[in-house]
Formats: sequence, C-alpha cells, structure tokens
Amino acid sequence: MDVLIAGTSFQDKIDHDINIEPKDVMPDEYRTHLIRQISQHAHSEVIGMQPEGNWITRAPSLRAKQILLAKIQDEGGHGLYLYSAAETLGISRDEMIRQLHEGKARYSNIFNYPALTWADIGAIGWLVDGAAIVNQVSLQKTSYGPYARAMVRICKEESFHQRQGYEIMAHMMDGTADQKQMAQDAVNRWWWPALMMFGPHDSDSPHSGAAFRWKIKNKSNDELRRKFIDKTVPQAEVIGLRIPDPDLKWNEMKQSYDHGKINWEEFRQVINGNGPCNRQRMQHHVKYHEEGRWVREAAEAYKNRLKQSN
Ligand code: BYC
Repeated sequence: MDVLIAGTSFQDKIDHDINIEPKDVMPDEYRTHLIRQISQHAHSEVIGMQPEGNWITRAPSLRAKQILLAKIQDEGGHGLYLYSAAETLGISRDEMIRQLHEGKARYSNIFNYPALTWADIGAIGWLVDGAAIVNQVSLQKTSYGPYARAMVRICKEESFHQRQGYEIMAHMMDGTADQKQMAQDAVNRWWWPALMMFGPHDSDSPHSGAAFRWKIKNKSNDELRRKFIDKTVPQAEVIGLRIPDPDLKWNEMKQSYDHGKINWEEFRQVINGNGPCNRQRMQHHVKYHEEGRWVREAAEAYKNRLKQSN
C-alpha cells in the first residue's frame, strides 16, 4: 500500500480518496487554499468563545454555568487542533494570528453579532453549532489528513454543544410568556446569520471549483444550507418556535424546504469588518494576546532551560 501511495501522483491520490498527508507532494495552490480555510476555521473557534464567554458569570444556575464553561473550553480546544493542522502546511501559529490581527484572515460572520440575553446562548448552541456540525460532518471526509482527523473529534463535541443549546431553548419555551418571547427574539436575530455561515450561493462561491476538484469540499454551500434547514425546522416546531422566514415552504417535489432571500449585502458588510461587533471582537483578541505574551515567553524560557540541562 505504501509503495502504491509513494508512487501515486497528487491528483491520483485525490481521485482514489487517499488522504494527502503533510510530507506528501502537493501543489502550492492546494496548500494555500487549505491554509486560508483551516486558519479561518481556527480563528472562528477562538473568536466564537467571546459572545458565550460574556455569559459565564450570568448563567442562570450552577449547572448551566458548568455546561457553558465546558463548551467554551471545547471551542478553545477546537481552535488548537485546527491551528496545529494548519501548521503542518508550513505556516506558524504566530503568522496566522498576525494575519488575523491585520485583517488579512477572516473568521466566521456569525461571531460579529452580540449575545444580548440568555436565550442567545441557547440559539448559539442550537443554530450556530447546529450549522457548524452540518458543515463539519462533511469535512470529516476532506482530502487533507490532519484536517479530516481534527474534524472527527470536533464533530463529536459539537453534537453535545448543539444539544446544550436546544435544551436551553426547550426549557425557555416551557416557561413564562416572557421567557417564550425571549427565546423567539433570539431565533429571530440568529436565524439569518446562521444561514449565512454556509457561505455565498454556489453560483457566487469563487473557491468552490478548486475545493471540489481537490475534494476539500464534497458538498456545496447551498446543499449544506438546505440540509441544515431541513433538519432544524422540525426541531423548532416541536418546541413551538417560529422560523422568521415568511417564504419558508416545504417543497414536495424536492422533499426539502424552499427558503426566502438571504441578505447578502449584510453578509458582505459583516465579513468585511462592519458588523455590529467586529471591532470589539478584534480589540478583545489583540488585548488578551498581548497580555498573554509573558506566559508564552515563560513557556519558551522553561523549554530552553530544560534543553540546556539535558
Ligand atoms: N464567514 O468561495 P467561498 C463554530 C468568505 S466555528 C466569513 O464559498 P469557501 C463555533 C470566504 O472565506 C465553525 N467569511 O469560500 C465556535 C471567501 O472569502 P476569501 C466555523 C466567509 O472557503 C465557537 C468568500 O466568502 N466553521 O462552530 O469555499 C462557538 C467566498 O466564499 C463565510 C468553519 O470555518 C463565513 N460564513 O467556503 C460556537 C467551516 N463564508 O477567503 C460555534 C470551515 C464564506 O476569499 N470552512 N466566506 O476572502 C468552510 O467550510 C468554508 O470555508 C466555507 C466557505 C463553507 C465557510
């Protein structure tokens, strides 16, 4: 098997569903494409800790606080697996963070919206992690080995996150009229940004062509978005939440929902730095990155001292 892999060209491996590994020969464009996507994915996990972190001290019970803490810690871990996967492509973590701080690397649109009430923590878990799972399940079969393997573990944890969010929503929908209204308000605000997480329509997605040729993607942005809607609408119905889309309609022929128009102008504004929380998210990240400098330096000094004493 090793001999076959060693003698097989890059595209042959892709065509035969053989993972590409860090030391394999790969075109520069494949490497660059993956660094862009994986680093963007890692930054999303880490920036995504901010809207939830805001609610740790205000969680309504000790149980809710413990669960939220564990979830946020998981997100930090996901960021670390993904930074490590990107590093195998020859970029350092420092460089990725520099690109983020200089606005050269993106992170998911969704984390530029504020978490205004406790119901938002439910909506983030249910809708945001729910959307992330649909996307990431398909990435478990992505062609780059370290990325695919990181996805397997991440998906296991995300499915717990999605349930944590749904439990909060179900609990609130079982509560007072005010609690029900709070839950509905959160869905009204998070639904459309969650649909945007899957990226532009296939016809407007510049990276999809190469991503399919190299099997980085195996499902398109629109296919995954549809899958998410089909899975989520019945969940909303069970607990009495309304999806804020008057054009949402079951299509018998397609055996899938048709949805209303997505506001792509809002998406463009948000991913280009003009969403409600972009500046705040980035200032927070820069501040704590700077404040953590002494920890990184101390770890480095300790490593060097160990080397010298060996
Ligand atoms: N947000 O050609 P396209 C989580 C950009 S975190 C911002 O379709 P592609 C969680 C795209 O970068 C999970 N930008 O691109 C954490 C490109 O611009 P550039 C996050 C977006 O790569 C904490 C342009 O639009 N998941 O679950 O083929 C707490 C054209 O797009 C977005 C991932 O990162 C967006 N949503 O497809 C709770 C998944 N969408 O780079 C939860 C990994 C598009 O040319 N990524 N853009 O300047 C992917 O699967 C793919 O990169 C995408 C986009 C489907 C997102």
